[in-house]
Amino acid sequence: MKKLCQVLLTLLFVCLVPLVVNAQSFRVQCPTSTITHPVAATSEPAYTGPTYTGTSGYPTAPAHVNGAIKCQQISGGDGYATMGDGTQTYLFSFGPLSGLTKIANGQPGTDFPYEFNTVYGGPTLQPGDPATADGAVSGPNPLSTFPYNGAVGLVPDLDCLSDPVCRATIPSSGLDGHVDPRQMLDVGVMNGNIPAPLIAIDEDDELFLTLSNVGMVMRPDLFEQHTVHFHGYPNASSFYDGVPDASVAINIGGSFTYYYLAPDAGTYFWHCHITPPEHLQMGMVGQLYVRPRQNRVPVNGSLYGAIRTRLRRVHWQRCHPMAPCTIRSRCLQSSTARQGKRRSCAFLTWMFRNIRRWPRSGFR
Ligand SMILES: [Cu+2]
Repeated sequence: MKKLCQVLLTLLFVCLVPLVVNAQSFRVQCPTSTITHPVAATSEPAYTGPTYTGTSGYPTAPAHVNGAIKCQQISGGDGYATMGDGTQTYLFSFGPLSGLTKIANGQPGTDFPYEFNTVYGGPTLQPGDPATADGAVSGPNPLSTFPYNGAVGLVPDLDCLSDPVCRATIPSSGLDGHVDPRQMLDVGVMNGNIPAPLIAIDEDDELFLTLSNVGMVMRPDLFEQHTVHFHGYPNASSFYDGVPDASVAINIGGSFTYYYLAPDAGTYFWHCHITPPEHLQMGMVGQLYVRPRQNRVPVNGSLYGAIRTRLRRVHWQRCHPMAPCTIRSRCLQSSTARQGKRRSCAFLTWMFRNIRRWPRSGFR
């Protein structure tokens, strides 16, 4: 019996190997809707109220749709940089594989789904695009011949479209994330940017960031993986942290789509976390902007008013120690409410009436 188990286990592992190998291929992902963003936005909606107002997990639909779905694709590869004294220095780097025209114009390459899920309509993409197609001319509008911001390599999945069963599971356009790897390698190899492509999202956004490892063409003896780590930024899940010991790392010839929420506004940086002193210092580091929610408060609107409303709804009226006693008593599971219980209701009422005098730092 023991022998049989050993044989079966070995067989199982042998069967799993091609599965793992098969899982390594280029692919992009940019959904047009999620639970939090049921309808694909083409611009950043104004902030009108909290996304979720309940206190027991996420309902199926948000109370207010805030932010949008954003997508971006980057390559991980290698190459040489010419130093000031002419020295050629070998580097690892991330390069742009979406938003090419925007990046060439000095903007972030982060796209809305309608921009990202666009098939390139011009002649076949060439190495070095957009500069190649554009002729690398300078002038007031150097990229007039290359207006493309979509995901490099994205093409309809013809195999799936030709199969009635498979076709029923994908959009009629055939765009299910299937890519033409040749175009990705043509554009992604030896096209690293230092610093890495800028990622700019808005607070409340959902970001789908695809990393495609195009390999080390200048050092074929290497077979390095790459990851994306949002430095000092909270993850939607540790699965997307990019620390290879605790999450996934992307092999050569493979893509992986990271999923991020944008809970904190600010300026951060992101980098590859494979042997970080090596890959990071060799050039795999870029900037991350998370634009604050206050940018989207309607004209003449007040962010303070919006936040105050939210605090009153979610915390204040329910669980805050300074909330009226009858409501607070429903929230005894909250530690702040337990502390607050020691205070007298008369004192709480006094505080509630004098709310405007309390420092804002007291509310969290
Ligand atoms: Cu790396």
